Amino acid sequence: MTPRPPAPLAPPQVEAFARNGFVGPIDVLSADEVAAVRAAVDEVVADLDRLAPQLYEVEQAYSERPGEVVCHFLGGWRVHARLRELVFDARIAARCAQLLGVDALRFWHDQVFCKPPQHPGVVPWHQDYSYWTRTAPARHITMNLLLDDADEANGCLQFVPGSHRWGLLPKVPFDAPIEAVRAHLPAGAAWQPVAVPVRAGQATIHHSHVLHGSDANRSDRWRRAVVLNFMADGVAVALPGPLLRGVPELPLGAVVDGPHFPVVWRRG
Ligand SMILES: O=C(O)CCC(=O)C(=O)O
Repeated sequence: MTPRPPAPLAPPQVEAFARNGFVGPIDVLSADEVAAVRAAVDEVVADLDRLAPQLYEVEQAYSERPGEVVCHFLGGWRVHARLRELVFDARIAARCAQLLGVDALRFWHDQVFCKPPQHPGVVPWHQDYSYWTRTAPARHITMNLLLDDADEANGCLQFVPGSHRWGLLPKVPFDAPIEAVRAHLPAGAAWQPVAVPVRAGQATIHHSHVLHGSDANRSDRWRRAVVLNFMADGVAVALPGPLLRGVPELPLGAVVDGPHFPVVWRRG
């Protein structure tokens, strides 16, 4: 944990999150910290085949077609101390707890997305919770923390403001065409995406139901991000089976708990 609690997000940031389903950029890491986390990500990516069994998941489409599909994996916190520190960093957790409106915030899992220069991989428009229905209720939140300056040229994150109020849409495969979810939008839904450029060390925070995605990297720069996913303490197991690969199965209906899902922030 960082020694001093971070300043809470300001009322206009909280209002923007409620209205649009996302907020940012928010300052999180210093330049030195970004360099350390970036080095950690690069180490894991360079050793991905060996580390894969310890991770929750390496995107299968990426393993099969790395020249076409974005590098994406879950569970980096299990293999690298610097990635593990992020999970417990109050600058991340306290802000997510504030926006989720909870007294105790539990870690769900982490993710890494890497787009090398001039890489065609996209992240199709999706809602995070469409991948997480094995846990309920939907009281989850995501921070997307950039390790490189990100803009439209290198495929920064884009959001559809207000789409967190559109209900739950079907799950989209990671290697689907970028616009696949558009076949399932509710009648009258206004498709007006906005790109959110973010500098290295800054983050966006988004609602579990807001539609977001990102385009190819058409630049000569990298675009790497670490994503931290959290949930309210009290979220329970909603489907049979292990919640994540390598994690002991919890009983159906049990509150998600245990060392794989630590409480990372509590109101003091
Ligand atoms: O970084 C990206 O392009 C996608 C990230 C994402 O889907 C997320 O933060 O939930």
